[in-house]
Amino acid sequence: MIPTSKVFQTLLLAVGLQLSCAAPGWCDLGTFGSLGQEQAAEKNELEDMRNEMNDIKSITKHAVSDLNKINTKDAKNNAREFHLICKEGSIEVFPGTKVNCLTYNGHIPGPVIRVQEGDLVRVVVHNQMHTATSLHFHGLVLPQSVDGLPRRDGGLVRPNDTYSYQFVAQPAGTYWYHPQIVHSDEKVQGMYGALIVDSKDSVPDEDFVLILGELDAIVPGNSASGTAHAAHAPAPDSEAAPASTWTAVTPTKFANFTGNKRIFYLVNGQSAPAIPPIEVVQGKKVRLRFINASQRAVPIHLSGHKLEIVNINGEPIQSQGSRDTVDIGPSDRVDVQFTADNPGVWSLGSELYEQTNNEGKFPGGIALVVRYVDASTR
Ligand SMILES: [Cu+2]
Repeated sequence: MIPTSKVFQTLLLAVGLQLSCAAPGWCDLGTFGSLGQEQAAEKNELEDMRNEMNDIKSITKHAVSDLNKINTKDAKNNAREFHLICKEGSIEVFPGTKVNCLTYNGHIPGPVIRVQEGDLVRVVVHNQMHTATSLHFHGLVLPQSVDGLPRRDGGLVRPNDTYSYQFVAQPAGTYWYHPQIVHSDEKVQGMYGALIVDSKDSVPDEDFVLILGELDAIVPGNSASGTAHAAHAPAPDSEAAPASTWTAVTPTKFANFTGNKRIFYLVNGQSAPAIPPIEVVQGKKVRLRFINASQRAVPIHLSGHKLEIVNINGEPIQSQGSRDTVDIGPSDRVDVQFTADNPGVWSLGSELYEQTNNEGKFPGGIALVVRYVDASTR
């Protein structure tokens, strides 16, 4: 049934045309011209609408196909699910010395998220802190909805909220996660972890993940700032017992702080001499995946061996020769490999004095041991 209004409009149009021809005063080209233009404009508008509809249809089709792919994967393999609980914590960087910091699951670094290339991954963030947070998967190229800047309707995790990030892990490589740039004050206080996407075909014999970090720490309430307090400031050479509990702060707060402060350099959340040794078996190919979560470059050297760079920031490196020292810039991921062909006990660490000493005492910071063990003891 045709709606009455439509019939009425059609009738009016017909009448209008008749009138314009019947009355010479109305019958000018202008009237016909504007009517023609109007119809042409309407036609164009319809055409535009049709094109827009086609665009929308195609976008919807792609979105549905993407969703179907994810659903099928989900139904087939189930997503690999990981939970990150953001909370304050206290870590023992070496025996007797603790740093209050921000953590994933109470540790620095957060848990290693290790998956196979092509896996559907779900990372559920639970925020138990007093401030909002977010998550960035450094090195992966993901859709805006998963890894874009945090927004009210996505990616922002307020205190006491939970948020799920879901994506397909590809390509294989070494990545890391930490809060987005807007929450980088949380990253520098300890919130980061490794994300390893394993390749189905190339698996090294031995594979170690080493996250280099730093905590800029102060002893709160121990500030000697301002001339008014100068009389109460501890003498620079005072022999006061070293503080055993520190608090991680942002580099800005650290720079402006005038009290007791120091930088702890870390490997997987610990400083030498507490970093456990890397144990290797003679004849094996050993991969070390370095992720630099600190604020400065770390020149890494392994004694007794040559390091071969196999991947820099996700780009496979085809035989560049071997190196004595590999410089790892802030935020960089560098995979190196060596052949365990020189039995003994060796040092692996930074070449910089300040990164391998704790207030002048060696070993400290980024320094650990690589030692050979019998295959039977593994
Ligand atoms: Cu990053």
